[in-house]
Amino acid sequence: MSKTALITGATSGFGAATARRFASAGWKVIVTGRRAERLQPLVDEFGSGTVHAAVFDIRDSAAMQAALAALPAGFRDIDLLVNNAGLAQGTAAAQHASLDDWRTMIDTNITALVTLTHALLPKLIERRGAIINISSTAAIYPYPGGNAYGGTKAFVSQFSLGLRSDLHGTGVRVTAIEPGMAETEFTLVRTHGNQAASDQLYKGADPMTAADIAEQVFWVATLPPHLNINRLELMPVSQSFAGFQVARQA
Ligand code: NDP
Ligand code: 8X3
Repeated sequence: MSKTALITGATSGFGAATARRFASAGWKVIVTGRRAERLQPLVDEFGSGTVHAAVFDIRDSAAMQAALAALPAGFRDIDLLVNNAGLAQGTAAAQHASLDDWRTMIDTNITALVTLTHALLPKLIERRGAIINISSTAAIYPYPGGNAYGGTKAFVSQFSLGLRSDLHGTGVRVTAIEPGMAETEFTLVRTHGNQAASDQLYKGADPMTAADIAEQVFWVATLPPHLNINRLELMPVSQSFAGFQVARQA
């Protein structure tokens, strides 16, 4: 019997690559996102018995519940939830940042993630399933302009550990994957559509790819059921750490 994964944010980047990775390996995959035209090719590529597209804004909890209620019979036994949908908005220092941007990140990266997780926990417990939450190195390492984004990802990582505690004895596995720089539409979205800024960030950096992350998600999900990866932090070799900054008196 093939297993079923629900992967949020599968219209682009990590989510699209992860959906392809699991569908290629024979899993049934529920893919979500707002851009229906980006999900349909996955259905066309693998067939409607393998990929089911659920189009909704993840911040709309009524739409989320409706999409879950409308899952076709063959897609209801979810074994794996990949909470991937998310975004950064803006790079300004906190004192110059847009409150709307902060709220969008919190609504998407935190509120939607916990809402979907809460809805699927009974099924995941019944199936002795798994939850893989896409966090970020920004959860652990602060940087100028990371403010609310880093805060949302710190929540995702700590929530993952808390879930591990609460799900003790259920057999449900929980992992936070914390990637560093990977080239996707992430920076295009963060800069509100500035392709030049996105190109500049990744130019010559040999960043990770969406396929790199998909491979880690697949590896974590297919480990023997007695093994749990709690946190998985990864970066491109080109990325590392810098020292603390010091503001000096003149
Ligand atoms: P992309 O921008 O390429 O993909 C983001 C995905 O999230 C899209 O499928 C998008 O779908 C979905 N999404 C965003 N907002 C909503 C919404 N309101 N409703 C439904 N879906 C939504 O970025 P990545 O693939 O890079 O990002 C995936 C995850 O990885 C994010 O959580 C991000 O924070 C995290 N991450 C990314 C890193 C990177 O360097 N790229 C590093 C570390 C973590 P749509 O717009 O169609 O709705
Ligand atoms: C994305 C990685 O460093 O741009 O989560 O915040 S970073």
